[in-house]
This record gives sequence, structure tokens and C-alpha cells, in this order.
Amino acid sequence: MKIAAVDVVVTCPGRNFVTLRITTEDGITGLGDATLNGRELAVEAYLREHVVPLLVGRDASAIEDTWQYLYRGAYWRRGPVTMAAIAAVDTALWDIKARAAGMPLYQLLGGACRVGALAYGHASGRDLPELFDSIRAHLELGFRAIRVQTGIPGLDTVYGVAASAAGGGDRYDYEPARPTALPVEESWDTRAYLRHVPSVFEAVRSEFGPSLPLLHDGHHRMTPIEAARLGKALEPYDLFWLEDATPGEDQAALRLIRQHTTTPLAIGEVFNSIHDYTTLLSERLIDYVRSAVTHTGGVTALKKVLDFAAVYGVKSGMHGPTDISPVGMAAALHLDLAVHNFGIQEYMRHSAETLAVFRTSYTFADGLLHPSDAPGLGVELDVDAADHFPYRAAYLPVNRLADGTLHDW
Ligand code: CS2
Ligand code: MG
Repeated sequence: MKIAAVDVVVTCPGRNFVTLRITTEDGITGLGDATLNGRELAVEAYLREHVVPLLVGRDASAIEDTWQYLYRGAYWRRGPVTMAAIAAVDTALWDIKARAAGMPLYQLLGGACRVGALAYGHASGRDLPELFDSIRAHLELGFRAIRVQTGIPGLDTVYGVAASAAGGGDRYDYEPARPTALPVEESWDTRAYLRHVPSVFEAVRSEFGPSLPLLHDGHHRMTPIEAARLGKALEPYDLFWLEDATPGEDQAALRLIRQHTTTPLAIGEVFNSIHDYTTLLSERLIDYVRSAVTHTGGVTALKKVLDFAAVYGVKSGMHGPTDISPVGMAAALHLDLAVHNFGIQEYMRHSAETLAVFRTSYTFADGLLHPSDAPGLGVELDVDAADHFPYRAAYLPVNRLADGTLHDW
């Protein structure tokens, strides 16, 4: 089954996406997500200039060999651009193999370990009334687990608080990347954040009870001791996880956090290789692996990470914001069903505009996601519709402290 054609489709139905489409000589087409929020064209160029010419004529069924060919053959290894490109190729080849076999991808990966993947949604609010309304809205949508992000007194725009973002409103598909000539500069104050967040979770627990799984994203902004302090302060509120408490590339920092708190920790959405996890997993410094198929080298690579994690009792918690395309989301859901050490799946839900370009078959019901039993990933790309949404440069914000120091966003 040889590869006959490879296309890189860049489209912006509400936000930018990069999709790879591989077609075999017998007309089977597979899709892969190569979206890297704020750096989309870098991945497009990497694919178009350095990967596509190598794929035409290759055996589409040789997934592992193609992965190794693109990874080792590039000489220059790892990094978000390279691994998003490899992820798209890998995912598209898995889509093709499953379509050729006439079965959903999860069946090829060993079949289902569960009836569906527990999803969590993004609730947020500038203040408690707004936050409570957002939590109630997500409970009414059927979510059984909720991420809580809150405004911080003294800061006008805070990550993850949709209402404070440009465009306002409690938009469920809040997109932090802005189509501005330069990244928006937001302000940050960690001490104000550390003083405020525990009181928010105390109020949420008081309003919604002790059992609702609550998650929180620290978004890489704390030092290890600050993260340890927050984890400890949140213990009475029994979080499902505290995510990205510190910049994850400093894997050893998690040793200090672990010494101070039993709040479960999740890290990895900005990682792109199994090597980013070696200390975190072998020393059991985290409880959930946050990587997405799109940013970690594809289905092949993420399955290896999750099998490595399983050895140490660490579970999956795949990244699922709107900048993971419906193709990347579907790939995650097939893995969510197939791996034994599943934890939870992030589900921000794409806009109607996006879903008009990416026709999906995955479902969300009673708090659980299911990829569907359509052959392959179960997603179709409407290329004609995609052409109506030209790429629009957009940047993620940057953070500055009061004295102007640039800080993690
Ligand atoms: C966030 C992401 O969903 C999350 O956990 O960390 O929304 C992140 O901000 C975006 O993916 C950045 O593009
Ligand atoms: Mg995150």
C-alpha cells in the first residue's frame, strides 16, 4: 500500500489548524494533526519542505519504520516543530491502517478497556458568581469533572478565564492566541495568585460539595517552593490534579514539590518526547501524563510514553484544548479507550465553525467521550470548506511581572 499523495492543509475556522492528509495508491486517505499554537507555519514548512518529499512512494503500512526514518533520519532530534510534524505523519498512517482494516483505531490498538473516556471541561470566572455560573453550565452540559480557573484580585486578565479574554463572555472555546501583530502582554503576580486560589477552592467545595472532581492549571508559573505551598494549601479541597505547577523541563523540581504535598500532579502538555518524562516517571514525581498525540510524535510515540508510565502507576491525562484539532482529539480518544492506565481526557469542545471543516463522529454523553466505531480515526476533513478560512497569524500572550520582568504565561 504505497503513499501516492501528501497534502498539508492550513485552515483557520475560528483558530488556526495544520492538518496532514496522506492518500495511498488505492485511494485510502488518512489525517494527522500538526497544529502548534502560535507557530503553525513552522510546522507547515517542516512538513512541506522536508517531510512530504520523503513520503511519496513509501509503504503506508510501515508505521514504526516511517517514525524512526523521520526521527533518526532528521539527525536533529526532538523539539515541538519536529515532533508535531512526525505526529501528523504517524497519526495519518494509523488512520489509513485502521480504515484499510475496516475498524476503529482503538480496535487496532488492542480494543477498548472502558466504555468511554471521562472528560473534564473548563469552568472559569473573574469572580465567584461568574465562576459558579460557569461550573453549573458545565455540569448541565454533562461534565462530571471540571477544571477551575479564576480571576486574581489586582490582575485584569488571567490565563484560562474566558470572560476576561478578548471577546469576553464565558466562551467555552476560549482561545488565548490573538491575531495581533505582537503577542498580547498580560500582567502576573504569583503572590496574589497564591493568596487567592485556596479561598476559591474552599468556596467551590462549599457550593458544589466534596466529591466533584476539580482540576486546576498552574500553567508553568510557580517556583518549586511556591508550587509546594499551593499544593499543600489545596489539600483540604481534594483536587483531582494540580497541572503544570512549575515549568516541567526542570523535572527535578518536582522532587521538592512531592516532598511537601499529596495533591496529585499533572505535567507534560508542552513536552514532545518520552525523554522529557524519564525522571518524572521513574521517580513517580507526577500522577498524570498530559501529553497529546499531536505534540509528542503521534500515536506510536504517545503509546510508548503511556506504557512507560504504566510501569510506575502513572495515568494518562491527555491535553485537549481547542488548539488540538478534532483530528488530534479523535486520535487521543482512541488511545484513551485502548490503554489500561487511562486517567482523564481534557475536552474544551471546538466551535461550530471548526466542526464545519472537521466532520467528527466522536460523541460526548453522560460525562464520557467515545471516538465512535467508524473505521480509522472517524474524522473527515472538508478541504473545500477549509479553503474558506485562510491562515491568520496569531500569538499566545506573554506575561510580565509588575517590574516588567518577562514571566511564564
Ligand atoms: C492549557 C492550554 O488546556 C490547557 O491545559 O494549558 O489551553 C494551553 O494554554 C494551550 O494549549 C496553549 O496553546
Ligand atoms: Mg495546561
